[in-house]
Amino acid sequence: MERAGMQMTKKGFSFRGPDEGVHALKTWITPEDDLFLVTHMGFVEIGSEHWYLDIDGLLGNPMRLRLSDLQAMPQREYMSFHECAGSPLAPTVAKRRIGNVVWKGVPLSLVLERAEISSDASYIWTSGLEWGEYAEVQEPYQKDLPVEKALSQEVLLALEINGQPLTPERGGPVRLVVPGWYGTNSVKWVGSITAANRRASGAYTTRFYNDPTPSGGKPVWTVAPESVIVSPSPYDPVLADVPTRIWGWD
Ligand SMILES: Nc1nc2c(c(=O)[nH]1)N[C@H]1C(S)=C(S)[C@@H](COP(=O)(O)O)O[C@H]1N2
Ligand SMILES: [Mo]
Repeated sequence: MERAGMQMTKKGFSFRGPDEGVHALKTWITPEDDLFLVTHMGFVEIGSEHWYLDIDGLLGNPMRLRLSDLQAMPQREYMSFHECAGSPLAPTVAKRRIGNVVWKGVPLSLVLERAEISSDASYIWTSGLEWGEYAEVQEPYQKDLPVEKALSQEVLLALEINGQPLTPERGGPVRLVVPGWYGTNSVKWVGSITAANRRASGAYTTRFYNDPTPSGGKPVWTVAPESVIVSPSPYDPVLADVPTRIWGWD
């Protein structure tokens, strides 16, 4: 989905995060510099004046929203953990990429109401603007949400993280944020939204991001309760006969 005024940097998969992993999570709110970054196909840079969002599919009022349109709508703020499910090529390997941040943006539900979403719509598809290759697949980064989740108040078209506008690497100027669900669902550089009556059929919803279970693949959606030990880290000396405080988050 190439667009005017858009370019891609660092093409290909990349991950960045603190060297200490979860042991860097010393504060309740994670400073953005300590929050991991993931992209499958590379980072998008697009000027604010070039960005727009197309909304189509099973709805009465298809529309194109520019950044200024979105900025004029009511915004809400939510604090939420942000967690990567790990590599879809190795779904059983724990990666422990997590942080806790404050997102601000326009509830997706307000945009869907304005677009007059049809009662026939059961899934909301969202696509990122980037293009490229991941695991020999060349497809847009497209994800889907059941309409009930898409309409819940905490799901945002986010413009800010921790009080700052989203940087290009963070998915700016606008990304989807799906609190409570794994990061893979929070589509960065969102460029289009489609209301549909079935799941999206692309690789990122079918081949990737389905956890193996005895009854088949289960979409990587809600995060189960988890906790992390921040301190001590595996590299901290722990002295015999001296009490050591063990702490973390849950
Ligand atoms: N457009 C787009 N959105 C994306 C991705 C991507 O590759 N492209 N990666 C997803 C994954 S797997 C995660 S964990 C989060 C990472 O968000 P972050 O880089 O802000 O931490 O973005 C998700 N959204
Ligand atoms: Mo991820």
